[in-house]
Amino acid sequence: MNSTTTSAPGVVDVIGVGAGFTGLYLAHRLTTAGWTFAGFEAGPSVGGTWFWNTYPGARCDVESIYYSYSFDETLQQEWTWSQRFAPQAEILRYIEHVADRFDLRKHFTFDTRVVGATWNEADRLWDVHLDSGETRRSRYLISGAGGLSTPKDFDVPGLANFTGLQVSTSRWNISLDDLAGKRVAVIGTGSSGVQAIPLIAQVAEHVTVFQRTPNYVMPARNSELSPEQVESIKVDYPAIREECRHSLGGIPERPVTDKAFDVSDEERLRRYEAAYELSGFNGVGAEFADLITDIDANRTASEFIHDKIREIVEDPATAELLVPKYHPLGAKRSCFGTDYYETFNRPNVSLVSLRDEPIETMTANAIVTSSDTYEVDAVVLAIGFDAFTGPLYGLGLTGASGQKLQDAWRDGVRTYLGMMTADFPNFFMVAGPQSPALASNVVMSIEQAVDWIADLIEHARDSGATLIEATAEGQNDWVDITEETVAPTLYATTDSWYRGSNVEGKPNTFMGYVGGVGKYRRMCTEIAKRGYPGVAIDGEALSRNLGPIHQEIS
Ligand code: NA7
Repeated sequence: MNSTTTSAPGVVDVIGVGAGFTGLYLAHRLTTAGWTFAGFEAGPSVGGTWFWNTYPGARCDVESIYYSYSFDETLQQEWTWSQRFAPQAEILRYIEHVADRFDLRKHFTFDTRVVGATWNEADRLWDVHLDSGETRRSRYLISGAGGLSTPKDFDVPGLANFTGLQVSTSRWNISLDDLAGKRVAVIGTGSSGVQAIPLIAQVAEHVTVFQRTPNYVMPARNSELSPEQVESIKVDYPAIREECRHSLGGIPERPVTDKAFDVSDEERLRRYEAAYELSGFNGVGAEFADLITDIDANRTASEFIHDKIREIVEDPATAELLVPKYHPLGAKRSCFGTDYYETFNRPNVSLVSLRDEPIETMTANAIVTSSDTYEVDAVVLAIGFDAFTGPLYGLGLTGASGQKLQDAWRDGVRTYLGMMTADFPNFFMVAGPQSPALASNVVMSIEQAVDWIADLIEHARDSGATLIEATAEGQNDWVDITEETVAPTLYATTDSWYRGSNVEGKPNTFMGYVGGVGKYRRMCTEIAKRGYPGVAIDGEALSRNLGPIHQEIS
């Protein structure tokens, strides 16, 4: 069926938010299926995360051959990645290529931010308010606003006093040369700081790294991809993608079933050494099946990395500060760096531990901690994001009962499959909280979610329905499932942006589903097959719990 459901003048079937990986695939998938679609993007062009995060060293830490669209075989055959972990500029070129190749830019209005959206129950339409002052109407509203797109507030004491150069990694608007010969402070040592620090150190007169929580930084082992490597992937691409779709994290995994204490100390160490040579998420943290569930098992891997840090960093006091002793390996997002620890051996790099000497204030030209004053010419903020809920709250959604989304989720996020939320009919989230997006190759998760949502709205269209809503029961079931799935893991007890603990006052709920992208996909497919239990379509809902379905699925 190729007709649209929404024929009123000025009303489109679907409004999509964002023109990153999600928005572009949404536009492609839905317009191909005959829906009218209007996308709004706050930035001046396509790219999303990869448009904004242009700081030195920015690159993806999921290998590019996987962190790319799989929906079109010709696309994946014609595009050639130059490196295992492509730099930001290359990923942006890829996204631009996709936009042009499928002629998708015409579906978007750029430089236009969605600032509010109100559900109109009588018309069963969303009134979507734009920062241009205009209001547009749509049957469905789908967020592709991303999970890590709203920078965290700059909550560094006294920052406003500082009159030198100030830049944030997530809105980088200077060139690396602007830091040449300067005394630079970098605040934050998550993935962004870890990628930027070694490159800033190469040009700055001095870099002082202000570290709050040391993280695990494994060697990225990035390299050029040879023509033979590219060829061997392309030959097998469909099979590789299928393997990713049914994996744990959306990338091919090494089959690991044994536990850390199933082997001798010597054997364990030998295996960690071998795993340390591998790059990315298949490294040390994936060597044994129980590393993310058993703290003692985890300690063997954590301590292996601690020792690596002590081997690399020459100054013992600096090494001890860099050792991540406050959380288990992998329980908070690990980082993958190039020469990160080695950078602390440079004479122009020093480390300040904010756990020992917190920042008290800043002056026009210095950072003042409880113990010292550090004069600097520039401050680089790499302090992270208001993950998942930040971008969604930014949409200013008002649901059917007149409640704002942030009020509905005051005590914590509540979703159905991470894609819908009760009381917000016809609203969908792609790569939303409580989906596998948080702990997966997000491009693969995006494609799966877009396809599932597209199938659901097509299912409704086929029966003439115009109202789709998660039921309270369906949502409760999914919240229970996500909590039960994460409870036995070390994610559940570790402070991180995964749980909202990086933002003052944010309720502490885990923001992902960690049962694996494969299991999640099969669960979603099964739900569709069974007529969408947990979803009310034109007010009709199947009364069937999700828990038993989740248990049945391997
Ligand atoms: P992250 O991973 O959230 O890292 C932010 C870093 O900034 C982290 O070390 C924080 O320490 C630190 N931080 C945050 N606020 C402050 C203040 N106020 N003062 C000092 N230090 C602070 O963000 P990234 O951008 O690096 O990476 C985000 C994701 O992008 C990453 O996980 C990948 O998925 C890609 P904390 O650990 O909170 O103590």
